[in-house]
Amino acid sequence: MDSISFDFELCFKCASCSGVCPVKKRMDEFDPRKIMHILHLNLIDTSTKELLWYCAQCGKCVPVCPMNVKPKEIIKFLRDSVIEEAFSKSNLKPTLIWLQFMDCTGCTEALLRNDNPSIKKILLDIVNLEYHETLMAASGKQAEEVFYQAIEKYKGKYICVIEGAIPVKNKGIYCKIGGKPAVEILKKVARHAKLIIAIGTCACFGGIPAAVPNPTGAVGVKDVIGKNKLINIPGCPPNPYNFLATIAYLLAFNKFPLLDEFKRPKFAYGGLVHDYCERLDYYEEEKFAETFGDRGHRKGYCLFKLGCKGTITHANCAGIKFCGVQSWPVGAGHPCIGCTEPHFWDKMSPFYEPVKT
Ligand code: FSX
Ligand code: F3S
Repeated sequence: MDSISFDFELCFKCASCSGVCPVKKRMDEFDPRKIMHILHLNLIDTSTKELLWYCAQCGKCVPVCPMNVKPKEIIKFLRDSVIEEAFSKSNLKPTLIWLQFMDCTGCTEALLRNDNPSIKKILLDIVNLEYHETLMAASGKQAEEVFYQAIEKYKGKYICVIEGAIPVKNKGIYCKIGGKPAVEILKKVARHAKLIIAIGTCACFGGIPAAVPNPTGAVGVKDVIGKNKLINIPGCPPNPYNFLATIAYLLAFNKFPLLDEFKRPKFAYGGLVHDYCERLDYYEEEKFAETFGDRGHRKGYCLFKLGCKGTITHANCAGIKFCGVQSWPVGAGHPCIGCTEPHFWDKMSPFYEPVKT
């Protein structure tokens, strides 16, 4: 940790950061002050490294620090170092077989726009992507052959990534690839996978294809193959950071991250959007935008009355933002639509009506 150029040594452990940290409020083990202390003593061990994943990067610790230490930046630096180390172990390069069913390709598009690491680095240095219909050059029969060869060659070792929902009504005829229903392909590829990552709300919970009246009987991966070996990374689209941070966690610690009851990593989905939101002070002061474009909206007031679902949605977008642009829907003036939760879209619509309390 010698290369840190931050002034963490100025920290005198006053715990101002811990006092405002929304992550600490729900899990006592995560304590920015303690992390600064451990860093000071140069005693960073594996369990401290695991805790670094939980920082949502909301930055509430920065303005309260009397010494301008910026715990958020220090934790990010430490976490990036652990991730860099995990990714640099090339013998651990995980093999991915990525399948797309009933989707809009937004999950893949989001990954293509990730900035750190870039898609170029991800594909060339971090993962061994054996099959991905959107990204591979092959198509048709050639592509099919690659798929079956990859399953054979990497049996029991590959990570199967599923994007999109799976229609199960009428024997799954509403989504076929190479003449085979998605539901059958999923069962086959899941059987020999080391683990399965459902990426995007469609793959996790059915998402938009499963919205009422769900004419195709669309479901999420869990409803086809069960919860075993499964990690859900929801969002419509999901934040690619959470997908990559999960892969990095698996590589760095050789185990699953802690998951919630919906199989979502707690480091990313353990807290509410609302807890990290930059408009939270306005919510507490009851300063709300009443209509789009009114004075309150222009001043950045809370979007609750415009239908914001941040109070009932578990995700870290408010902190980590999206794809390096340092923005996110609420930051750009649009209410959160609750896309990381089960039963999105039905449960979260109408989008522009306030959550009933
Ligand atoms: Fe679903 Fe992926 Fe929503 Fe789209 O492809 S999670 S519709 S933005 O992105 O599957
Ligand atoms: Fe909560 Fe208002 Fe933000 S409802 S998520 S503080 S816009």
